[in-house]
Amino acid sequence: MNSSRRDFIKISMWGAGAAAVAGSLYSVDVFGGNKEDFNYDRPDLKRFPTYCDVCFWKCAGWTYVDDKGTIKKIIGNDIDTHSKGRLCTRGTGGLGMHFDDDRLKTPLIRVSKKGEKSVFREASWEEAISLVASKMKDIKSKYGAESFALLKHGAIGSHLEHLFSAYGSDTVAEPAFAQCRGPRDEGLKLTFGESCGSPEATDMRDSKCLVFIGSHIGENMHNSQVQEVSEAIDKGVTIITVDPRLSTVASKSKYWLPIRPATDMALLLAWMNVIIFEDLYDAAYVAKYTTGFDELKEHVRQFTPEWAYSITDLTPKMIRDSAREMAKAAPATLIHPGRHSTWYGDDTQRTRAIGILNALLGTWGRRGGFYFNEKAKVPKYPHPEYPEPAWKAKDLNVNLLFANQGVTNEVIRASIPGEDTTHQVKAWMVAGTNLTQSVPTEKNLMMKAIEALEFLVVIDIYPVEITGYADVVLPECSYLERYDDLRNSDFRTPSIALRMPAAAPRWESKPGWWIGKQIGLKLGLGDYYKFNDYTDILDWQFKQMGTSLEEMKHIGVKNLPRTSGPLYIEDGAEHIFKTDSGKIELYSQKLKDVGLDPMPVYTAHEQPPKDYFRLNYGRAPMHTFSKTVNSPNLNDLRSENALWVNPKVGKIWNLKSGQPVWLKNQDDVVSSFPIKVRLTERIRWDSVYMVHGFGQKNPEMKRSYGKGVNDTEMITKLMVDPLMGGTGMRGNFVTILTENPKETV
Ligand SMILES: Nc1nc2c(c(=O)[nH]1)N[C@H]1C(S)=C(S)[C@@H](COP(=O)(O)OP(=O)(O)OC[C@H]3O[C@@H](n4cnc5c(=O)[nH]c(N)nc54)[C@H](O)[C@@H]3O)O[C@H]1N2
Ligand SMILES: Nc1nc2c(c(=O)[nH]1)N[C@H]1C(S)=C(S)[C@@H](COP(=O)(O)OP(=O)(O)OC[C@H]3O[C@@H](n4cnc5c(=O)[nH]c(N)nc54)[C@H](O)[C@@H]3O)O[C@H]1N2
Ligand code: SF4
Ligand SMILES: [Mo]
Repeated sequence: MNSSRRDFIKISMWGAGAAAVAGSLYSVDVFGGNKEDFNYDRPDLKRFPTYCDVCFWKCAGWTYVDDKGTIKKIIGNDIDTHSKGRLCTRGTGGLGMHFDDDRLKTPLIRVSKKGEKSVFREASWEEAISLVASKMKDIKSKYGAESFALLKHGAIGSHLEHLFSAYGSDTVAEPAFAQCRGPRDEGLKLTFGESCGSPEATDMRDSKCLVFIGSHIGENMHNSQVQEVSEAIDKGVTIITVDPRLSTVASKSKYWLPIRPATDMALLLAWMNVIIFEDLYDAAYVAKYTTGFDELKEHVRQFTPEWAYSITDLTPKMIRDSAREMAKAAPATLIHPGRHSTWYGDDTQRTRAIGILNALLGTWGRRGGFYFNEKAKVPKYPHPEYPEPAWKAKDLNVNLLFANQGVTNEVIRASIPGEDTTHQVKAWMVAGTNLTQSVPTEKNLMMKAIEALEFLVVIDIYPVEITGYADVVLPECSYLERYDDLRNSDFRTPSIALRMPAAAPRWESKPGWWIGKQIGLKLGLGDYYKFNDYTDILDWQFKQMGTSLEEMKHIGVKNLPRTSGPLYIEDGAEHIFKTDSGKIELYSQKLKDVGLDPMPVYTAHEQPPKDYFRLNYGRAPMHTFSKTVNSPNLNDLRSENALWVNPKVGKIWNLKSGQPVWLKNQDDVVSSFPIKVRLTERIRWDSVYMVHGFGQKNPEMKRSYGKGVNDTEMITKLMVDPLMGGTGMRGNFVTILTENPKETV
């Protein structure tokens, strides 16, 4: 057994608690750990390449299928950089998404009227697709194609973007921007001219000091990232974690900084102060590659650790010691920029502060810091030019000068008559995103928008909550049952990977590319669909790249050589950053020119009122958002979330671990379901914590219905980022109700 495997198990166990689950519903072992306990040479087995779709790390693997066509096992592909031969718990348990009998089985058409209890009837694909196409034509002729919005996430996105571009709409948005990475990506772009991408170009395996601010790796289970932290731990890395909660990675840290929530900016400024005024910064790097150092120095002069102490609850000694520790290891220090960064509304600026700290320590473009990633150049399958839409999703982002793509919340607002918006949206196609769970809104805007729509079509694999509001529901087949676009992501070296079916689509479900094509054909867009099967496109692309579909079926992944130059800036070499100045912008003239703060500033955010706690949320290692909570194997591992409460609070409120409670937020919204208390010292007294994704509302999701609380329900106040529209979600406060509030009504 090689050491990286053992380490990965170790690190996965931090959160999962158990390596394998007895009595799983299907004969697959849920954790990839016992890769060896399976006889891969059985003559009845065939293997098919895929890349995992349980989260967006897209780890390449192999599915093993027996001679009855039953999928028996999925494992990582050894030559793959994303998985390094191992899938995480979710990836291994991903087979549950194939086997789950609660899945959508046929197209559905609504028979009840709007506002009435939803009733659907089964329909043929022919009827359902014809209805969708006729509505698309109708919306286009009445309001223009742009009024039909696509809200999507995941693999199906590219297939439907092609359809929408051909149809004439660029009104496209996804929760990965304004609910997730948007502030981080825009903040890094403003500072370095580019973001760290996904998978993040963080060189953690060679880091000597790792700093995690929120970012809860180990619960956030992005595969190679977790393996690299594990490698770094084996090599003696110093970890510093800033988190109001003792996260898994905080428990592995030399320094855990249990910061008062919402005050990170003060810590970041104080760290800059120490690093600059104790001369701990990389003077040569700063002189050569950055601009605005003198302004920054003046700016942070006042932000001493003593100043930050009263704001953050972190002692000046702790702030100084941790800053020195970072400097000691630099440039092999990585201050991780996080991923889910929509916290308190000043998130683009907070990421800029993280970027600036990295720049002071000279970590961008350095071993153990950030490397320069690269992806393959994949030729586009030929099609006619797309028509130019009269307006684009970005045109809805008035005043959001740094929102470089569609913002879900702006599309939602544009769908409500009477809202102040530049254009009106009249219909949605929602695919691969359970909107009511993934996009919190204020003042019930989500429901108002859904009610105002003339048409809503949802494409999903499950009867999740959003399908209940649809006029038409289309069942996609699971990722194990389909071809998809080839995988091409940024990494240290470029690679491509193939996803092909290991089994036939179950029931009447169909692949996303097929659904897109059928709608396209009905719309008269046949010129954009000059292929029979998706394999035509894949084979054509692979052949342009020196391989073929046939070869890819045998290797799954093809690693390609780098062509963009070295991974790091070579010692003292010239390097032009992709910013206006060609340098790392510690001071941003671009922000100054539009009247925004050129350097990050601290703003105090509201703290919870008496008897209320800040609602804090995060990830569980065995689940991805809401998309896995009904999956048999993963539901076995955890079927509901718990409410982390500090024991001091528990004592005052007379709470016991395991006791069900209901939550009420600052806007008097009460949770639909109860959640069980978990008393733990690992959370500050001023916050409560839960894992996102639970509290499913559709009873057809039999394993997950009514289990736990949906954090999105409790998030009715947003702190919107003025730069890019990110919806900061962490300014919500809840109080605890020990009696079922519904019984007293
Ligand atoms: N298992 C699993 N892994 C996943 C995912 C999944 O669904 N499941 N999702 C993936 C995706 S898309 C994303 S975006 C990432 C998200 O994962 P991360 O980017 O790591 O998320 P963070 O927002 O950093 O969040 C959670 C941590 O922030 C802490 N926190 C809360 N408030 C504050 C605060 O004010 N200050 C500080 N310093 N910390 C605070 C919480 O206690 C928690 O430990 O995870 C990815 N990985
Ligand atoms: N309150 C709150 N909101 C959040 C977050 C949070 O932590 N708390 N996290 C934010 C972050 S970081 C992100 S990235 C987003 C994630 O947001 P989403 O990606 O929307 O997450 P899910 O809610 O899991 O919705 C995924 C949907 O895809 C469906 N699905 C699964 N597989 C397939 C498939 O193969 N085909 C199709 N068509 N559908 C499929 C699932 O059934 C589910 O309905 O949420 C954001 N919103
Ligand atoms: S990190 Fe896990 S869930 Fe995500 S793609 Fe990789 S194996 Fe799948
Ligand atoms: Mo995310």
